[in-house]
Parts: sequence; structure tokens; C-alpha cells
Amino acid sequence: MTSVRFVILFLSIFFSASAQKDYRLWLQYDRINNSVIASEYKSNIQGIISFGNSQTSQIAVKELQDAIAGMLGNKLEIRSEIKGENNLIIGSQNSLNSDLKKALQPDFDKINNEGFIIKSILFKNKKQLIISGKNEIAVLYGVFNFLSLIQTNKSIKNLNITDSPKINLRVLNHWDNLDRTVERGYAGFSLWNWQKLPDFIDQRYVDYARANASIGINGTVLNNVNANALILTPQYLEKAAALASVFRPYGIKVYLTARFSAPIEIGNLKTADPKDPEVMNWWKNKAAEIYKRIPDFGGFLVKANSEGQPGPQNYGRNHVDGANMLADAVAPFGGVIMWRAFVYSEHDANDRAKQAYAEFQPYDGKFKENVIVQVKNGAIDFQPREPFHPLFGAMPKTPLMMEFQITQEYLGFSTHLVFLPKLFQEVLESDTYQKGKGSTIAKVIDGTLYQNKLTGIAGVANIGNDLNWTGHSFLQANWYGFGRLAWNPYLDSETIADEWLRCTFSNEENFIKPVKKIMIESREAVVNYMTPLGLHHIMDTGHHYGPGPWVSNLSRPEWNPTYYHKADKNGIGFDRSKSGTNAVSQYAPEIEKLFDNPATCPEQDLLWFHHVSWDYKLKNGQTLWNGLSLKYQEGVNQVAAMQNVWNQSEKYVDSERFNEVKMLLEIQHKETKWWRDACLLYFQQFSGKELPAGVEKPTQTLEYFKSLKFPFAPGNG
Ligand code: BDP
Repeated sequence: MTSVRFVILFLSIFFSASAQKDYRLWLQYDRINNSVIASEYKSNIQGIISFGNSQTSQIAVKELQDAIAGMLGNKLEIRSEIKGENNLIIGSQNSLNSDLKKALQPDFDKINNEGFIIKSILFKNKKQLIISGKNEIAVLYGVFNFLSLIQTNKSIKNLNITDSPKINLRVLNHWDNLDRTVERGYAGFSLWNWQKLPDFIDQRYVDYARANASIGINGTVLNNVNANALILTPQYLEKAAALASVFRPYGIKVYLTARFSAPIEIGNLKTADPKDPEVMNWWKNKAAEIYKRIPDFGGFLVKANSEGQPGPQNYGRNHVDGANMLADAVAPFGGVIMWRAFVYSEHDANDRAKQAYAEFQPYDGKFKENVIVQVKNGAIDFQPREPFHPLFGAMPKTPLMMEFQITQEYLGFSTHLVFLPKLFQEVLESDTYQKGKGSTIAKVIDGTLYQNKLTGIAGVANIGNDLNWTGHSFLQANWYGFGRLAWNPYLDSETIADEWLRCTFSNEENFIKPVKKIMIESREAVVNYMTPLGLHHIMDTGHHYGPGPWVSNLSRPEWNPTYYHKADKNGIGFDRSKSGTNAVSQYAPEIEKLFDNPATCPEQDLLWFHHVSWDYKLKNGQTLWNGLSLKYQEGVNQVAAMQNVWNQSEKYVDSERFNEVKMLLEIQHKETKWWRDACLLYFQQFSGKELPAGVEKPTQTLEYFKSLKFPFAPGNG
């Protein structure tokens, strides 16, 4: 072999092997090197007995075999009957033999339809381990959960676990267009190859479904909320049905977005008026057609009368009319309508933060029972930090679904390491006080606060066809963490980071401890270097990449960053107090009072609710100007500290992922300085004050920062 060919061969083996690591997400199943731990596992798992014979149970068995082969190095024998001890018995309630079924009855009573049991039992005096649930998908969830115990090196000697998801609809929202571009997508193009579907099934679809099932995600909206009606034509429905068939054995239902004007665009009707009998009929027939192809179709997600999308208001109707008409169409088939509350008026620029509440709250109790209103976590738009959306808790008779954004439209795209479960947790733990103290958002969305039967949570996906799925190894943690919180919205983000790191990289404590710490801190870091103290929406407009606090020339006032920060000689911030737009009045009285007064308003939200002077005294005694400047600097320093930690982690990580993350952190650090310098130079024009000690001097002028243009920034439609 010539040396060139040898090098090529070597490189291709090297790269394919390590690229695979990235691709494998949190399901690495690396060999356990510690022989004591490995032999304990081996002695506790000696064979598999599977009671099921569906595709799902075959998937579960294969997962167990592959994982055990990877982690312990042996091929698990499949046994046809319970012989010997330490077998892994898997099967759903109905498929188990009557003795096992009876033995597990108390456990079945503890779980819901998707819950699982993992239990060490004595069967005919022999120790066995059983994984079960009410159906095969639940068993698959149990299998993944069991494997994660081994991945994280937990003991499996004596297990007694029952666990059920607390939220019914755990759904990814893909903002994927039919041309495969992804709105706000920063990890390549859409996974869905519409051109080759339905006949060509990319292995990636299977891997996607498996990854989602491993964290309990049970639904996916395939296409963009800014919808194209073509997805509802037979040609595309056939393709969507092919995807649904791939996802089904993994327990994942397909949903589609419904463009409200579809009856006109693809149905040749003259109107899309929801009260028009022909329109109602068109949707009924469309639903029947979809269910014929996809019997377990989940339903529609709808963005209506928002940012120029068509909706019922085009016909003098309202959101209730629109949602209920679609709800009637899918109801006979068990479908749901996820109707988005992300609306803000084109005609009222008073305060965008108030508009969704003002429009939706009066509709409480008016939606059909298969409608769930999907609300973004904050009242503006997926900012690094927002106070919780006032609609949560304020519609007791309407199921509300959380919408989080996993893709980082406003948080540095797929370049910045930001661990979002920390943000999600902050929102879920927020107390709305709508039914007294303890009315947390987690309780609103899991239905326990108002006893809603229909519950849901959506995450706008950060997944694309990049080899590593999310454009940055660490942002896989945000997909993972979303799934975990969708399953249990009370989980702590630190626990999630811990699990994820162990499953994805290593169980070495010397690696886990410092890296977990930087993950946890990364959320506050991004707030600090982008929008500290309650600032928001000061990103450059359109693509939202980088700072643009100076932008003031867009046609709609509320698209301009100047609208949000309102910096002037007197100070900075948006006055939403009683003396301002009174947005505070949309919260429960306890919260209203807290937010209304700058002295009690959490400082992290200060400029969200108040316009305060540059000399305003912060709690630490600093002036607002100095405090703000130091926060920007702190964000820069935090990312530098993250880099240090990462650089010391080299020996625990494969070189490809190590180097990729290192390069990305370098970009992130560079961009933190860009944010700091551009924002402080801009705000300094109004404050007229020097930068305090400890804040590095900018190396460029404000004019330079303003001149930067990014016409090809990704994700911008
Ligand atoms: C904004 C995005 C836009 C989305 C919109 C939405 O900039 O691309 O279409 O939200 O959620 O954050 O509908």
C-alpha cells in the first residue's frame, strides 16, 4: 500500500470512528473499564427473556444486547424460558405470564399508561430483574432507564423503581421547511428528506426516533409553524406517513402544522372562514384523509394571526372560533389542536409583552376539550432571561402547554455553550400565585394545579443534519434535558447535567465535577454578556445574531431593540409598572406587587419592569451604570473560566469532541467581548459615564460594531 493510501485509510478509520462518538449522543455505551463494577453488572445480568414479540419489543431487546455488548463486552443470551437466576425479564403487563403479572400488580397500580417498573424480584426462589409497563412503549422507556443506570455506574443489585411521565404530550417542534431549510436552525438542514421520501428511509430517522424514545419524547411536529399548506397535500402526507411508520414503534406520534388558509391554497375554496360550512367540511375531510394514512396522527399545531400568518381574524372571527373548528375536525380520531398564544398586534405598539395575555385570557373556558393553548415561557420571545409568561396560571379552565426553545435563536446559535435546563427549571419553578402560594408553572403544565386532563410541553428543536445533530456536542444536552424535564418537570438541572455528562462523556469524578459546574453557570453567563439586569431583545434584528441595541429603523416599533431598552439620558429600561404600561397587572397580586416596585423587583428583571436612572443604586451599592458594565464583564470572565475548565479536561475526552468544543468556546469567548463592547459603547452615549474599574476597554469603536452585517447568518428563512 502506498503511504498516501495508507494515510487516507488511517484518516478515514480515525474520523469515522470518532465522528461516530458525536453522533451517538448520550447513548455512547462505552466499555466500563473498572473491572469491579463491570463484573458486578455481569453477574446481575445473565440472560434476557422477552415476553413480547412486537417491533417495539424487538427494539428493546436489541437495545439491551447492543448496550451490554458495548458496556460489558458480552453478548447477552436470549432465553425462551425463565431458567437459572439473574435474568432480565422484559414484557408489558398483558404479555407477562400470570404469576409475574400478579406479583407486579401493586406496581402496576402505581404507574400510568406510559410509566415503567424496574424491579428485582424473587421468582420461584430465584433472583430475577424485571422491566415492565402497561404497554410495550412503556417497557422500552424502562429499558432505556435501566441502561442509564449502568451508564451512570449505579448499582442494579436491588432495584425497585416505578416511574411515570407527569406530562402527556412531550413534543418536539421542528421549524423545518419543505425545502429543508430550518427556521432558526443552526445545525445544518432539516433531517426530513422530502425529496426522497416516502421510498427512501434514511437510517437517521430511526436513530432520531431511538434517541427521542430514550428520553421519553412521544411526539414530533415535523414542519415549521410558519406553515406551508403543501404539507397537507396527498403527495406530502404520503411522506409524512412514511416517517410516522418509522417513529411508531418508538412511541412517537407525528403532528403537522396547519396553515389556516390551506382550504384556499390547496382546496380551491374562496375563503378559510372557520364558520363557513364548506371550510369546516374541508378540514373534516382533510382530517379523515390524514387519519386514513396515519391512524395515530397526533393533531395540528397552529400559528394563527401572528407575525403575518393567516388566521380566523382575517374573517372577523377569533382564536376560539379557529381552534374549535379544527378541534371538531380531529376529535373523532382522538386528535388534539395545539393552538399557539404567540401573538402580538400589528396595530398596538403600547407593550408587546401584554398582548398575548390580553388576547387569550378572556377566552378561558371557551376552547373545546381537545384544544391545548401553547404558550412560550416568557411574554416576549425566548430571551436569555424573561420573567414567566403571565398567562400561566391565569386560565384555570384551559389546558396550557409550555413552549420552550431548544434551538438558541437568541442565545448564540449553536456556537455558544449554554445549558438550557437551568433556564427551563427557573421557569418551571416560578410561582404564579394564581391559586395561592405554590402555584408553580410545573403544576400548571402537568395539570395538577387545575386538574387538567390534557397536558403538554413543546421544545423547538435544535436538531439538524449536522453529524453531531445539534452543531455543538454540549447542545445535545439541551435536547436531552428538555426530554427529561418533559417527563418530570420537577427534576433539578444539576441532576440532568450529571446524568448527561456521564452518559455522553465519562464517569470520572474529576471530569464530571468541574464540567458540570460550567454547564450550570453557562446560563447566567449568557444573560450577563448579552442582556443583564432584565434587558431584552437587543440582538441585531432579523437573524438575531450578535448585539444590535442601536437598531431603530424597522417598520414595526416592537421589532426595534430601542423599543425594548429605551435608553436615554435619564436611564434605561422598559417601564411596565403601574405608572408605565402596567403589564405587572397581568400577574397575581402578590407577584404584581413584587414586580411593580423597583426595590422588591428581582434585580435580574429590573430593566424588564422599570426605567431607572444611570445612578440608581443596586443592592450591592453600585450605580446601575457600573453594575451593568460589571455584569457584561462578568459574562466575559465566566466564559474564559469555562475555557480553562475545558482545557483541563482533555484527557477525559476523545480528541475530536475535545477540539471541537475548544474551538467553539474560543468563538464564544470572542463573541462575549463583542457583546460587552458593543452594548457598553452604545449605552455609554446615554449614561455619559466612564467604564468602572475592572471592565476592559473596548478595542473597537461603536461605528465599527454598527457596521458589521451578516446577510448570510443561518436560520433566517
Ligand atoms: C420568533 C422567531 C420566528 C418564529 C416566531 C414564532 O424569530 O422565526 O416564527 O418566533 O415563534 O422567535 O412563531
